[in-house]
Amino acid sequence: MDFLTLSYSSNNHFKYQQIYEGIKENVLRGNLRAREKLPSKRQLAKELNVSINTIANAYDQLLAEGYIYTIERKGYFVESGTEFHTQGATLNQLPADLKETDVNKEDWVSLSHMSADISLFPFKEWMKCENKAVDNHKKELSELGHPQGPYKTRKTISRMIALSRGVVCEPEQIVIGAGSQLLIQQLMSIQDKKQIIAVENPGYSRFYRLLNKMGFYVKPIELDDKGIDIKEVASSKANYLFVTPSHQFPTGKIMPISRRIELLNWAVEEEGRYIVEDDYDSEFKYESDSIPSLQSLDRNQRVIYTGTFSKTLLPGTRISYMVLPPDLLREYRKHATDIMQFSNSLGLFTLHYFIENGSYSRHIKRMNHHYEMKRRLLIDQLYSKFKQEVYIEDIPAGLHFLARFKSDKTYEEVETKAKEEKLEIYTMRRFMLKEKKRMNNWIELVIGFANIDEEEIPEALDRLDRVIR
Ligand code: 76U
Repeated sequence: MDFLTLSYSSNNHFKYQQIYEGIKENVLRGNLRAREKLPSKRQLAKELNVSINTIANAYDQLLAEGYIYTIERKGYFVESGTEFHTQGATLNQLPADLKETDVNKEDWVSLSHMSADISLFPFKEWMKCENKAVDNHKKELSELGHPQGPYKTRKTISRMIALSRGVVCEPEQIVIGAGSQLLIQQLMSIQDKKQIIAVENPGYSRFYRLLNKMGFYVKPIELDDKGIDIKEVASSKANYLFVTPSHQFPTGKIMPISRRIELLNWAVEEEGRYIVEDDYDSEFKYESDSIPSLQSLDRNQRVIYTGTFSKTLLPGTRISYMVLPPDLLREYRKHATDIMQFSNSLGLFTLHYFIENGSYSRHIKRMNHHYEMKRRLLIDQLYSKFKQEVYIEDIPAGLHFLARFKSDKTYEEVETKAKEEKLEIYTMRRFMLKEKKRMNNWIELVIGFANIDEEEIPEALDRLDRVIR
């Protein structure tokens, strides 16, 4: 057998394995055809200069796994049906375009809106709570959790959002999951796909794309100075509306109470209308008190409230939740047997203790001071560097703001140059759900300040300067 060449080794076990592997590979590739006779043990032993025993071991293994069969006094033959049909020699090779390259982000600076500041995260407290979760919840951890998340954690969250956002709900109405997108996917998967969904433009492109892919007709609606244009919503024939009233994503505008009430009134005009209130960063308000959430103002149970711990803890914890009004909860429960809880229960019990013992609210309070300090610093430095060439939507909330810069470059050029400069930053292009004409000589960037150190700001702005010029 010419294809069998053994690499030299005194180890008999190794040789038997090489022979077994060699024959197996050639059967699978079709080089050894069905019913083809293999050399006798003696013959092959001689050819390869190994003991008959070594060949016997290899043949036995091939027999046991069904690659070959034996006929008494005639010898060994290749089994039929063991040949794979492959196109070219691509056996188990990942094509080059799918290979992941290890991106070294060490010398990058980030003005991304997607991160949180890890430097002040109270890991010690978190670990203490995790230990407590292990000590107290062995039984629950040994089982698949409730599809909506542990009752204990839902109860804690419901108390917390009642206090912080006035959200009126029972723990039964809360569904916890690994990300807002997955929760929205779960909720919308049980809805009739013929419905029309109105979303903010500019807005959250992940929800937009998800809903589109799910087969809904999604209508991006322009904003006016109070937020989503209510007249356009009314004429859109939509019965679902996705909004970010606390801090419009990404423009940062805070929706005044009058528009909130208009939206709620729109919702009750017809049966089956719902508003998804995406309250993704309302915990960060630096000057004013928050305006009450839509959910807290709603008297007709038409609001689905969603919240996340991505901004207040860390995006990597992947803990988010939604609050379903009773009618939708009933629908959801009908499908509950098909739904699995996709969060890590240990994380959810940990979170329960972390909120219960006050660590969570202490952390938020601290981060509010810290983020506001960084936000001010960044805005001041932007103004002093870019002067008349920058305009900033200075709204004291959240972890990002919108800024306009004088530049003749296209968004594509800015994005390419940002990569070259190793500056992580996102342009308005990411949030434009419909092609929009850009303002002459101005470009809009969404600037996040959570993940940049104070000392890094001048360097980031130097890079930004080169990016937009
Ligand atoms: C989330 C908006 C508008 C929800 C957000 C975010 O999955 O719970 C932004 C981007 O962490 P999750 O999502 C919460 N609604 O901006 C948080 N930001 C996104 C997730 F990090 C990414 O893709 O532009």
